[in-house]
Amino acid sequence: MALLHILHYPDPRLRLISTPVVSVDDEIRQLLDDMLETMYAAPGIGLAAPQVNVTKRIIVVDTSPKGDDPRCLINPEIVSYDGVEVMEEGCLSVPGFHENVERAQQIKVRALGRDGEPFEMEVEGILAVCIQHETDHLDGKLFVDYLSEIKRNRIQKKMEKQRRFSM
Ligand code: GNR
Ligand code: NI
Repeated sequence: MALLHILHYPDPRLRLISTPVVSVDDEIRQLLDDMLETMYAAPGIGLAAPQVNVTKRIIVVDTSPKGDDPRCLINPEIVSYDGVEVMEEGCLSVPGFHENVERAQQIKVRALGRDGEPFEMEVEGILAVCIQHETDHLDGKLFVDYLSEIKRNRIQKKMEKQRRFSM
C-alpha cells in the first residue's frame, strides 16, 4: 500500500484526457488499493487516477457515512442522466474551495469492477454527484469549470499564491 501525491489546480496535467484500461491486472488492482488509501487519508469521498498523475480511466468512491463501502469503477461510462440537483462541491485538487454545482440527480453508470467484470448501477444523490465529478476528471474537467470565469480566476490566483508559498 502507498499514499499517492495529489496534483493541485491549476496543474496542466489535470487537463489531460485519460486512456481506457485495456486489461484489469494486478498492477491496476494495486493502483486501486493505493487510490483508496489516498482517498481515505485525505480524507475524500472520491478520487480519479489523473489526480494522482495516472492518465487512466479509473475512479474510486466511497460516500457511505462510515467510509466502509469502497467502490472501484474502471472505464466508467454514464449512460443516462435524470433530474437536477445543486450540491456544494469540493475537490482534493482544489483544496479549501467549495462552490455549488448543478448536476444530474440520478445517473446510470456502466463500468468494469476490480475483477474486470462489467457492471451497471443506478445511483442518486451524493453518490451520483461524486461519480459525475470523478468522470469529469477523466476528461480533464474540474468543478471550477462550472463556475463563472470571475470565480474561477479568483480561485486560480489563490491556488497559484498557495503554491508559491509552499515551494
Ligand atoms: O472529497 C470530495 N468531496 C466532494 C464533495 C462534493 C462533490 C464532490 C466531491 S469529490 C471530492 C474528492 C475529489 O476531489 N474527487 O475528485
Ligand atoms: Ni475532484
